[in-house]
Amino acid sequence: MKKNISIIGVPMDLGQTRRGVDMGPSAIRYAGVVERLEDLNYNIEDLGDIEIGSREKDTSPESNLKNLKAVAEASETLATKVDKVVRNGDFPLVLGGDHSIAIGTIAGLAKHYSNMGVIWYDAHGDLNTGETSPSGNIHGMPLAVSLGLGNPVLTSIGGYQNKIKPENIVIIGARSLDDGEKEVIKEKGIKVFTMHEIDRMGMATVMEEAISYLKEKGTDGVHLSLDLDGLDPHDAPGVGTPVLGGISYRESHLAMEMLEEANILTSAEFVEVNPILDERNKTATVAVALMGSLFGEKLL
Ligand code: EXY
Ligand code: MN
Ligand code: MN
Ligand code: MN
Repeated sequence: MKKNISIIGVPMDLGQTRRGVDMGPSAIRYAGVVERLEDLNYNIEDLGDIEIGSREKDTSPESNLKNLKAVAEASETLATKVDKVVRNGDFPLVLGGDHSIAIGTIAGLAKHYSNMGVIWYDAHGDLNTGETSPSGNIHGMPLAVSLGLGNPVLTSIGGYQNKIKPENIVIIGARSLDDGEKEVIKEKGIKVFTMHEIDRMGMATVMEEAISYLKEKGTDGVHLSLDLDGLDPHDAPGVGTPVLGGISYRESHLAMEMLEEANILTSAEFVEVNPILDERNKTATVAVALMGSLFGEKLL
């Protein structure tokens, strides 16, 4: 893995309706992300937070997507920042904010790769479009958008469409999928390790298979999009859409350690940390501990 990490904070809460997730980047910084990664001998450049617009009073008549304009604007800003980090040869580490930020992160990344892989660590599929979404919340849509599905205002962020290919995606930890999302998964043949597979096979086998799968696809870069709600709410209570029966803290450490050993990651983002819903900054602390493992921290 590269030795220079550039941190970008994205205090975005417009992709959903619960307040507080805009404070995620601060909470993660207070949990010591910079110091933790510096201790692992990385050069860390904290680029600060990008600017986020205001919550929109009314949903526009053309679409049921909430805060569409402000989310799109922030996504463009983020895409430009991420693009610059990659052009500098540094490793982008993006801190959310709700998961709608992945639209901008991936838009900034994907133009640098002809065959980028994505690991989507999440209780949810985030594969909704305006037509299938039960909520109109854009944080339930970023993976669909990155596949070129959904509102063109979002799919055209970064000035190009179809950022990633369905066969280059691996979803890990899914346990709350809407009917429309299940259809997309089947139709597009997206690889999913639900909690059922994690329980049956164990996290070690799941990660071995996920890593081999992405290597076999010939991916030339892999982005980790880690939604803290992929973890069990017992271990990560500070999230807006918790779902029981999730991945444990230990299993998540193992997953991060195996990604580090495989040396395939070229970027990462940690999202959905909501300090208002948290217990003594536990979820941000968990996020930073997982980053430690992801970047090579060893127990002995
Ligand atoms: N599938 C539901 C929706 O689209 O509204 C819930 C989505 C939650 C998305 C979280 C962040 O991963
Ligand atoms: Mn998500
Ligand atoms: Mn989620
Ligand atoms: Mn560890």
